[in-house]
Amino acid sequence: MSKSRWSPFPQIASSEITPESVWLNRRNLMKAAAAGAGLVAAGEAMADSSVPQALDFVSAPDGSAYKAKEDLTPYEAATTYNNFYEFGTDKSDPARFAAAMTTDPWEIKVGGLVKKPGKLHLEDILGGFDLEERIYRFRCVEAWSMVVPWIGFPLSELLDRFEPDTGGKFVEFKTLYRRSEMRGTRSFTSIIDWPYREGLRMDEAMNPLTLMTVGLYGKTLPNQSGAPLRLIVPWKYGFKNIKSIVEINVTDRQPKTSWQELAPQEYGFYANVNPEVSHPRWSQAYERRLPSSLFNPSRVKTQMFNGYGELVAGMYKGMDLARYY
Ligand SMILES: Nc1nc2c(c(=O)[nH]1)N[C@H]1C(S)=C(S)[C@@H](COP(=O)(O)O)O[C@H]1N2
Ligand SMILES: [Mo]
Repeated sequence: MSKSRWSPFPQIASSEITPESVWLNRRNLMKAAAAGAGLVAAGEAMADSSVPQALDFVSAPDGSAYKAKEDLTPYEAATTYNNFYEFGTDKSDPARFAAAMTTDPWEIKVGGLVKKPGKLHLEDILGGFDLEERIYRFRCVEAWSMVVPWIGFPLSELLDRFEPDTGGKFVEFKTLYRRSEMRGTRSFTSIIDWPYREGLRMDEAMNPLTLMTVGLYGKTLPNQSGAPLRLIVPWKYGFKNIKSIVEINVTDRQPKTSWQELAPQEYGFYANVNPEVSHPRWSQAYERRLPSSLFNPSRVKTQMFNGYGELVAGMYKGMDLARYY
């Protein structure tokens, strides 16, 4: 695979993406850090790249499946109750510890069965695609859920630029694995064989619902939500929605995924939301809509394919969904 900085996108300056003042300020911090202006400056520069920045985007059309008509989960709840095991297994760990992750610069390697393997830089991504806001339901396999205004672009647009071969049947994703910045990966109780990995079948990857996501609530993703780039596949359980992606490969075999490897009898490759197929240890018929509490559990019925059946059920025609869970 090519090691050059070849990129399929016209170079667009970061200054066109973030407000000039913010960008200049960040650059200056970085420069100060690079010049060895002291440990404080370096620390500030890092912290600064984890502060969400405003994004330019268009809203998904009203009345479309891309715009759920439900109450949004408050930003606070969506960004303090998280799963990101690289930073610990407690729901509050990502918000507490993910700021340690450096997300600028960021590089994503795209390869495998494609005609034009290469790399993307964060600037290419923020400047090279039209961003759209999509309001999606999100359902974790642990039976909690939320409704979030994500900002991103269809994964198909990214894949198309690298020209997948006709023999490419699946897409594999990998998360950054950087022990020095990810305290959860250094923990003795860590159970995952890092890096965190996920995968989709090619038709699922190309489905227009499948979103490469760079933001939420009008701004870039905070680190705990998977900055700078994560996958959102709204008809599948939360663990398919891999965070902080650094590698994407087109493959001819079904890729091994982290949760499937860990507990294959509990977590399958497909992981389609399905109220009729229970997890071995709990029912999937209902979910707790965040924010929920003991006194206000906000219990709602779980929908088949998380309510996106009209757009996705056709892909699974004839498949036994109890077997391919
Ligand atoms: N790299 C990585 N991605 C991940 C996870 C993780 O631990 N590591 N957890 C997954 C799980 S189980 C869920 S429910 C969602 C949670 O996304 P959220 O924190 O934005 O709600 O991220 C998914 N993506
Ligand atoms: Mo999850």
